[in-house]
Amino acid sequence: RPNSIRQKISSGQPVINGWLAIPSSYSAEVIGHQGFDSVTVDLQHGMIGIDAALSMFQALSSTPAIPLARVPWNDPAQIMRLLDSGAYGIICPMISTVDDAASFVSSCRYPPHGQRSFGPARGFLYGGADYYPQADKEILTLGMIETQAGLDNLDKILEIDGLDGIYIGPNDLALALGSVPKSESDDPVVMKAVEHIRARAIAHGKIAGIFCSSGEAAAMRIKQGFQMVTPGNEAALMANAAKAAVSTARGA
Ligand code: 3PY
Ligand code: MG
Repeated sequence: RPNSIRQKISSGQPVINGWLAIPSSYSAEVIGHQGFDSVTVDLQHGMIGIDAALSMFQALSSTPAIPLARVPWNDPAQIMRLLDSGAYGIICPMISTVDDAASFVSSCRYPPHGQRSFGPARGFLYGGADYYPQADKEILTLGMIETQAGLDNLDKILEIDGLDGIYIGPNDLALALGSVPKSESDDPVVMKAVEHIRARAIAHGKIAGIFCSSGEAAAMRIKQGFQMVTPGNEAALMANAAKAAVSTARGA
């Protein structure tokens, strides 16, 4: 099955990515039906383990959204398990060095391109009977740039073959730059770093993505030239909608 995220990006259309923090196949199914191009199951800061992730990928399979996972760390075992569970791309936190990026990409690719172990399980069910040998070119690898070292080594990281793009973690990036964690920081130092990362990714022909806190923020990032955005996670979207409904009901 072709990864439609690649086609969208190459035809110049922005990718709107959903984000799941609640360990529920029902939430995943509901979000997957809302028009997102892709939906990321977040095993780093989401309250989600591998067992819940499996049922969430199954739910996402019943929707048009491409299933992605953010892994808790750059750990080959975790990355390979999530790919076997049917993730069609991995977002990996805290990519700080060339070695981090090379190891991450290697975990996602079969030999001779990488060290991924063979046993695709749900890969076949989601990707199809030709999962192997298509997987290496369909599975998306996005490294998160959100540390000072990641910023310092950015150009060398972007040179890694097989790394499809970067995803900015604006909260960790702000912390790394001595600022307060915020998705849309107005600290000029953070704003400059965000723009620098975006511009270098594009210059290297790689995908420039970023986490955002709302639809408005995501639209602003697209205007800035980001190709892949996340308009908040489902827990925040639900909380905001619930709060607004309560307030409307009270006539406030
Ligand atoms: C960050 O902002 O640091 C993220 O990783 C987004 O989830
Ligand atoms: Mg982060």
